[in-house]
Amino acid sequence: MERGSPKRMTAKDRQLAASRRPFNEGVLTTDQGIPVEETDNSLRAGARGPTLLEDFHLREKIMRFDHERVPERVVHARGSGAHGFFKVYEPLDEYTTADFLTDPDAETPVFVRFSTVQGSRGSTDTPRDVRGFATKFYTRQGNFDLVGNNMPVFFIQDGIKFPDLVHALKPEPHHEMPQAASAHDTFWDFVSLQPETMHHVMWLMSDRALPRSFRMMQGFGVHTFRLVNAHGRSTFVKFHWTPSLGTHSLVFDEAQLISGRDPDFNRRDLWEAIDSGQFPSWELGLQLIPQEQAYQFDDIDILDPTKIIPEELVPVTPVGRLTLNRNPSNFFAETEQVAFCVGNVVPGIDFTNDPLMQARLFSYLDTQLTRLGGPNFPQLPINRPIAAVRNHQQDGFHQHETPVGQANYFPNSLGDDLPKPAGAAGFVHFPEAVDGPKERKRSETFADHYTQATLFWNSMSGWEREHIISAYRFELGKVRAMPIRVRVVEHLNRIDHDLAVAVAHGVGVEEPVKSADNHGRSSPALSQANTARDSIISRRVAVLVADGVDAHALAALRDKLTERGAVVELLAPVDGRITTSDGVSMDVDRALPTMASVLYDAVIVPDGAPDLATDGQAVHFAAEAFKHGKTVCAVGSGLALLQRGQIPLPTALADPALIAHDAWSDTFVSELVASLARHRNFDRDVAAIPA
Ligand code: HDE
Repeated sequence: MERGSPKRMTAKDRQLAASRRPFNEGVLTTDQGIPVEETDNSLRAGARGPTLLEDFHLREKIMRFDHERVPERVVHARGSGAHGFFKVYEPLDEYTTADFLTDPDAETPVFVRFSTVQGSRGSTDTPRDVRGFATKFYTRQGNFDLVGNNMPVFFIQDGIKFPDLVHALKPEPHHEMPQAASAHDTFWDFVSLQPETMHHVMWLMSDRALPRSFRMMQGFGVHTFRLVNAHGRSTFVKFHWTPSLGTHSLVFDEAQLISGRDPDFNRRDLWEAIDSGQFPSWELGLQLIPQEQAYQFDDIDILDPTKIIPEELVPVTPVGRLTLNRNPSNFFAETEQVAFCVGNVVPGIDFTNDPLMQARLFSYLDTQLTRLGGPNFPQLPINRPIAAVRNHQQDGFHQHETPVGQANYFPNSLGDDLPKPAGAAGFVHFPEAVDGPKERKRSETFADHYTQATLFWNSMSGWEREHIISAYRFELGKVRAMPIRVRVVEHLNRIDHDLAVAVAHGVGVEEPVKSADNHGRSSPALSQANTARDSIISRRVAVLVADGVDAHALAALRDKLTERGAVVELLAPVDGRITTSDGVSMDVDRALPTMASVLYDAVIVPDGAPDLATDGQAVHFAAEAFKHGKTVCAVGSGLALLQRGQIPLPTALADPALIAHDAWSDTFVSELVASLARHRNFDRDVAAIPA
């Protein structure tokens, strides 16, 4: 995360500025520019008479309102976007001719949209779900869209299964339930009958499906792409985004509670971070595989999107940085109308024969026709490239340009034969030799659906495994049809016997008989236990306060935490002001009843306000934070509150995220900072905590 660096104007910002119109300026007019006399009363035949049809202002205003909605995206409907820029570290011309990857001086403008998949546009931010991570690079050679997810594999191998997958995942057709959830019969029915989903479903049951923040999740291009250099040499590539803040997740109970307390949790987090100058950033990394080495992996076909190439086999080379530094000016105009198309590639980047990717090349262009109402969607300000657009495409709904001239075809002599194709300087498709019979057939090299699901399971730390088991138990526990639960357990038994047994016990399925040996291989890079844990930037700390709190300690604590980039809020039983230990009146930030522990990363109960220990909401707040593995701190009289919440004090337990002292000390802040940076203590035994 870049902190407080100045907002820079990119070429795209300048272009977008031309389409902005301030809401609050001048005289109110109709869409025709006619000044409006007043807008509170329709034109009537007498004050109590009928409304007149000739009231063009009323008709236009209501007509415009009636048509404000466009269809939401069929998947990834709920999203949040931001502007920023990308810079490559070193020229990558050994691999590609793509201008934005070869010029370290170029700051390429980007627009990124993060999303959930299952829920509608108005659904919650924190369901158990895959997150979209789509980046539009406005390069000097035209737009490149990297439309990825926060998980490196996908459910299915062939795009022809996508409608089946999405129908099964979405709310069921007869009653349109459940919203923003995969825990229902149709999804698990499909999964249990389609074993290629096994690897991806492991990711979905892991903490990856519950990002603490969009700023704390990885992104992946998923498919193997192709880079092509000036000599026509092709290198296969997988794209990785790594967040500078580390990859961190919520716990499922917390995520469910957040859905009620603040359904905009991730959206607000992104907005507020950028608004306060704490610009999120990701490093772009590439896994590069020379064309000749594409077949080097025993059990991985690089065209199979249900497989990763473990980083231990092909390292991820860091090549550049993405920084998001500007919030959208208008949600609809930008975040809703942005149209990502997998087919948008620039010279030097090309596709592969991954059958999932091939289907996407059709879908993303096609879907915009319905969603954005016609073929001129690339002219919408957010979609316009910064590169010049010159062609003979014309007309259609919502044409915004006025092409001038006589010759709208090629070749022509009436317009100097322009615009001319660029030849070798244009996009030249990689001349891959292809030959084969037409057939509906999947390659044998796509047949293994379990090895990498086992690899993922083996790579998890103890707490990650526990979370995965609970997730399967929760999801299958919501499935009504017992045969579906049984089939899923049978698949799990092929991934790992212990996993299958643990899940079976939780969902009333008979323990399966061991049918396969675990191969024992792992990939440490897959575990969130190994992510970056060195920053508290934008971490949210709640300090529970009431009359009598120790003023000096509080001020010092606040200064030290905000200095390091944390957001500190004082929460009191009622809003307004409190009187501190030295008699000074101090503003509180929030009333306790309007917030909840799930909206913070840590809670502090300072000395001097013993009455808090008898406030049920305050006690619950701390106990719930403890239950979710968060940093919980108490000093002096604050310790009584922890005891009321049945939180075992440190004397009884070695817990680095439970910081309790009789008095303020120098080590308090350093312990607190270290604990916040570690994110959570998921090894904490919280089964007995009642929250
Ligand atoms: Fe998508 N996907 N998808 N998808 N997808 C869409 O495009 C589709 C797939 C992804 O923020 C839609 O403009 C098919 C993989 C993201 O606007 C639609 C297949 C990955 C977004 C569509 C896939 C993704 C979408 C809906 C299988 C990760 C949101 C609206 C062949 C690599 C982009 C739209 C945004 C959106 C189709 C599979 C990621 C219908 C047919 C794999 C991040 O075109």
